[in-house]
Amino acid sequence: MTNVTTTVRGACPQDCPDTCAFIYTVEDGKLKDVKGDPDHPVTRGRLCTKLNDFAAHHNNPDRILYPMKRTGPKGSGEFKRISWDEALEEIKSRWTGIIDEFGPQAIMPVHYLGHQGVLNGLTAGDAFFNRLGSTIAEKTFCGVGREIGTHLSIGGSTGVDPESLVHSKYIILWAVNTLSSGSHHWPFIEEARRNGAKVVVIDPLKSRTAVQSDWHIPIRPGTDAALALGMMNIIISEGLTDAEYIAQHTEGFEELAERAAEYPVDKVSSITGIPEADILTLAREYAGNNPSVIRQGVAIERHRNGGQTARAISCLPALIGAWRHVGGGNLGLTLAPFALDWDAMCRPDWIKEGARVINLHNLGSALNELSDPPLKSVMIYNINPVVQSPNTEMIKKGLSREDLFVVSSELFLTDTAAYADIILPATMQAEQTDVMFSWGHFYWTYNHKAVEAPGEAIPNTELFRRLAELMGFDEPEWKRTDEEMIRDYLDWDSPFMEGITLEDLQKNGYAKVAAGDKDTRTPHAEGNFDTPSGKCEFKSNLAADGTFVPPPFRAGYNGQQLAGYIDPLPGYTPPFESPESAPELSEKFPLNIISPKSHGFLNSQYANEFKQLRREGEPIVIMNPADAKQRGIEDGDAVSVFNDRGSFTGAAKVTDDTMKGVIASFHGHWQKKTGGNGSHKGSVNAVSSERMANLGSAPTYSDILVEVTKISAV
Ligand SMILES: Nc1nc2c(c(=O)[nH]1)N[C@H]1C(S)=C(S)[C@@H](COP(=O)(O)OP(=O)(O)OC[C@H]3O[C@@H](n4cnc5c(=O)[nH]c(N)nc54)[C@H](O)[C@@H]3O)O[C@H]1N2
Ligand SMILES: Nc1nc2c(c(=O)[nH]1)N[C@H]1C(S)=C(S)[C@@H](COP(=O)(O)OP(=O)(O)OC[C@H]3O[C@@H](n4cnc5c(=O)[nH]c(N)nc54)[C@H](O)[C@@H]3O)O[C@H]1N2
Ligand code: SF4
Ligand SMILES: [Mo]
Repeated sequence: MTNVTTTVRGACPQDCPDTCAFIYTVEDGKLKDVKGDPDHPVTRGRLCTKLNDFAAHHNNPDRILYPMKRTGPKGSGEFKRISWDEALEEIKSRWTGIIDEFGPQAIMPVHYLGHQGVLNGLTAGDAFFNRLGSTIAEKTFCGVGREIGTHLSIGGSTGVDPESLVHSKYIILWAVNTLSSGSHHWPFIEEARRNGAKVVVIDPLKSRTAVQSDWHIPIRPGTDAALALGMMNIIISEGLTDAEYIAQHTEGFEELAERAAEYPVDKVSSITGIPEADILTLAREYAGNNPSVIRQGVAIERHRNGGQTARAISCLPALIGAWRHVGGGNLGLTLAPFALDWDAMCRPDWIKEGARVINLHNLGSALNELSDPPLKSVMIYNINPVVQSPNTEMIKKGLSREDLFVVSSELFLTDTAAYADIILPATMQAEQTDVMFSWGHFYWTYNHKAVEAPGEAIPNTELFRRLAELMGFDEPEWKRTDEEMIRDYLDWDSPFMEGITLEDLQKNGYAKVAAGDKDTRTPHAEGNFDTPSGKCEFKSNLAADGTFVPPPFRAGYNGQQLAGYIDPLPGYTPPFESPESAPELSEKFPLNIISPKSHGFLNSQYANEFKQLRREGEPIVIMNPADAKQRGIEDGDAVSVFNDRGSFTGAAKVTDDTMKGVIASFHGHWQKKTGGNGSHKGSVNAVSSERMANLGSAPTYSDILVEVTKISAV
């Protein structure tokens, strides 16, 4: 028999800024290999540690390939195979019964970006649940707080093209661990460095990126806005501003200067823990080395003052006229030029008047406490809340309710899927069609289906076609093919789509949005901000007159949490869980935990793969020698981390990679795989809080107080 080998173009499906272009190698209908496409201008053929064995992930024997029904107690992971017809029949009878008795709002989708495709991720299922009339799930896990913050002052900015970073002279990586979480920016940063640029990392943890930088500035978590305001104060009082840029392209400078004057360097030093001399040097170097650029990580938003912090930082470039220069300005999410027709995707017109909205950060409380109607069914897909969402003990308790009907669509039997009544098998990226945007560069990427789905797995698009038919929805949209959906979802008339056709995208695999040339592009050299005044609004008009309506960064986000007062100026408020805001709590739980991304996993994905698990190792708790000594903890000791919400265990890593009072533990480990055999208890989100930040309902994973004790054995 001759082997037939073909290559097919694809795209990484993960919630990662880089959206790598793939080349699938298919041999006799089976996925043999997945490599990066060497021609892609940003991702250049290199895949990260997580995705290096993506073909093996497809062929992992643990995959869920058939519908299953629970046979053991909830959470036990005992299931038996059933047919699709049986599964759908059960869903129909349970949902119809719930709707008859409690109304459709007793049902809620629970989903996020386990898959990031325009079709299978992002908004998949939103239209279905709006049509059903369910409770709306607000999804603000990631980036919404930061984007809404920056939006107030610089609008939905397209920001700096990461390919333009080669022209930058001063690069601040602020709350971002580029080498782990979006490593394809690094070659551009290195090229800038070869041209003389300095790379500064502002991070409580000496991350991989901090180690490779020219200057790591450790900072107390959640105090970054005080640093930004302090930098502004130095820049203004020392006359380091670009007065002409300020006069022509900004509003509210006088008010900003007054606000910044409240942050003299000694005060900023005591808030942030950064020595005064370093704050002065940072401000002076940043202002004096244009083109200066700030790359803000998602981690900037994970505390009470999250949105306001991102906003304060996004005001810095206008002060020094950084936007005049190629490679100067702010680089946040690069989402603005990806023209999507959100209404076609989510069908907000189907939302029934008075529909209930629950933010998924409150999942634990919602499952346990909602009434009128209580939640009687959740459908969980593209998300693994038992590992990834805050307040895990409450989530587990809620999912264990005997009267709660839980449907899960999954690739694997995750810690969450173990609580399902019915599990439906989902396809992986090589087995489905999709088109991907990026939040780290300016290229659309197309993913062709390369191989047939194994077993009875189906894409999320097909899942909602089947569910729509099941529930008797007869609108024409439920009959569309995937390609027809792509044609409907992308806004082909947008100026950003100039020169792009679906046919070209399918053929080449990727296409750059029409947002200017990387070597000449200065999006805000002449102002041109997407704000009411068209200027950088240090004082936000929308906040000041109370008319701010947030843009639809994520479907289901209806901005309810924004009701109330928004400070028209960027400002600093101490974290919820800090000595300033909660003195009693901080006596009981004196350590501030942060829980960033691991290097080896993509959130909780790949944490079930032997190679990635071996590389990443067991859950660790990084702590400063002074904190360890005070507690009699030595490097390698098993420790318990706890607060009033819950606890988890890990191995202590005693190092000065964090300052005294700050500990760090990477998230993503599965309970049943931790330490390789489930010997560790719980996960870091057992201690996280449901509380949300001041703008955009951002999570508060860096705004958590805990205590740590040594345990004799795990
Ligand atoms: N390897 C890997 N890559 C990923 C992911 C993954 O799970 N693993 N997840 C993807 C996703 S969903 C996202 S959102 C992105 C996130 O990408 P990043 O924004 O880079 O996310 P983190 O690694 O959580 O945080 C970055 C750094 O911010 C620091 N930090 C935490 N709190 C604060 C603070 O208050 N102030 C400052 N200055 N720094 C702080 C952390 O110590 C960390 O080193 O990564 C994506 N890429
Ligand atoms: N402590 C702490 N917690 C955090 C964070 C933090 O910094 N600290 N970061 C937060 C952030 S930024 C994010 S983005 C969230 C991410 O949290 P999640 O969205 O829960 O992330 P994943 O672990 O990627 O889980 C997604 C699930 O989707 C499944 N999946 C993947 N593809 C498909 C598909 O095509 N179909 C179906 N049906 N399922 C699929 C995967 O198997 C996986 O189980 O976590 C948040 N949680
Ligand atoms: S996870 Fe990110 S860096 Fe890794 S292959 Fe996917 S897009 Fe590329
Ligand atoms: Mo994220």
